[in-house]
Amino acid sequence: MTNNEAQMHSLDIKKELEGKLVTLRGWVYAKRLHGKLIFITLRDSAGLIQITINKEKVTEEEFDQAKDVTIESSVTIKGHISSDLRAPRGVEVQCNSFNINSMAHTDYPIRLGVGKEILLDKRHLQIRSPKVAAILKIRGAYINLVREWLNAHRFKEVTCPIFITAACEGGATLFQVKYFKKRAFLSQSVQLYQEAAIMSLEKVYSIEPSFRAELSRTRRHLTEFWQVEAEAANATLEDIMKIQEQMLTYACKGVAEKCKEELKTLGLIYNPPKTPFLRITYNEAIKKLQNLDVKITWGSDFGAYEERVLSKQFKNPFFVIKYPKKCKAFYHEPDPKNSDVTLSVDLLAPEGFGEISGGGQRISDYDLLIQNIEEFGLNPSDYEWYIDLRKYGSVVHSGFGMGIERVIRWILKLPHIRDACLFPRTPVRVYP
Ligand code: NSS
Repeated sequence: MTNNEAQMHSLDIKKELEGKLVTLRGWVYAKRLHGKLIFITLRDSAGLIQITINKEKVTEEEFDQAKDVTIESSVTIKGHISSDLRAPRGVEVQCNSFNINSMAHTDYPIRLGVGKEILLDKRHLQIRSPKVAAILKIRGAYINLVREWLNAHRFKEVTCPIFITAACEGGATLFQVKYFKKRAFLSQSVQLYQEAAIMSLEKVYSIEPSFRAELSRTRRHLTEFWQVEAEAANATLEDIMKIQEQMLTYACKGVAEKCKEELKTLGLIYNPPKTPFLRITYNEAIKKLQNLDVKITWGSDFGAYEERVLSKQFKNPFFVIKYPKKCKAFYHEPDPKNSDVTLSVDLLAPEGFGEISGGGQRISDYDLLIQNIEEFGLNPSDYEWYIDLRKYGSVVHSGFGMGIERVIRWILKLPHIRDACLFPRTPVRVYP
């Protein structure tokens, strides 16, 4: 390949480069025959570009190949960039060499009008669609931005085990696996391991999968999802809220700035959230819901319905703090001003989306932790190493876990959480 025929991607093809000889590799997205002209829409990782094949400018064999080429065949084409107002992007490539790398079978199953279930069964092919590709690119960009923010704020990245022996978020949603002659579970959250890590590294984060055997078939539950989890020593409930609002706002602004093309593909005008996020207490949230005629009494946790109603009242993400003890897991520090509630926090996305993160201040006292573990019907011997952390130099500490798919679903206003993953896992789907 010479310098003036460098391989480019569809989005690099611009009017200013008129006349430049380029090589493109991609897949046939669409084809139209027009006498001596064949128009191919070529798809690559960057997007779509029109290729015009003129019978006079390629060999007869190449023209015939282009005529027969099937949708989704992989091809290599060479040609000159040409501005043309009739082309969808005002620019195209006039082909002078056409080569099929692999001819696709003619029964490509993704067509206009096929049902949702078929699309999910054929997810390995559906992800080629420019819209799905745009979502996946934004998800990747979001993860990079979160990492960028956490690294810049002295959080150290750690990776924690996925095979575990004791529940972080309650036994009911544990996936059990056979671990040679023992029994183990899949991680629901890396939190407990991060609590050990902060006694060494002070501020840590992990971007890892979590597993929940939740039979809930909702638009916001997966059985395998990813969390950004962070934990900090010497941090209070208020500190962990500030970290979350800054991190999330930074990442959302970054998406708005860096993913313009992808947002355009999805037809979205995106306005990132603004800091500070409002903080309301659980008690205030209950009153608000009761005023909206929702039948809920103090002490009950919010389900999808309550969160939808509540978050519809807001235009910006907001924190709900100080949930009652029985709504939350065993590790939450009681509020020193009112031991009925905990120093816990959920972050809710507005406009009906609901919870995107959960966290709070952890119990740092040895006796209180053991007492709580017992009160929650758990066995302290299962948590021996975790209790040790309170034995040797315990500190006030807090952390959170933010669900990546929940955030992406909210940013992109996706109808279902499974649209925010490459290959979603739900109670009814582990294939493909
Ligand atoms: O259960 S959480 O509320 N909290 C934890 O796992 C803490 N141990 C995290 C921490 O403090 N390090 O889950 C955290 C978030 C929650 O707000 C959602 O955004 C997401 O994880 N999450 C889920 N996303 C998709 N599907 C399911 N089933 C799901 N469960 C939680």
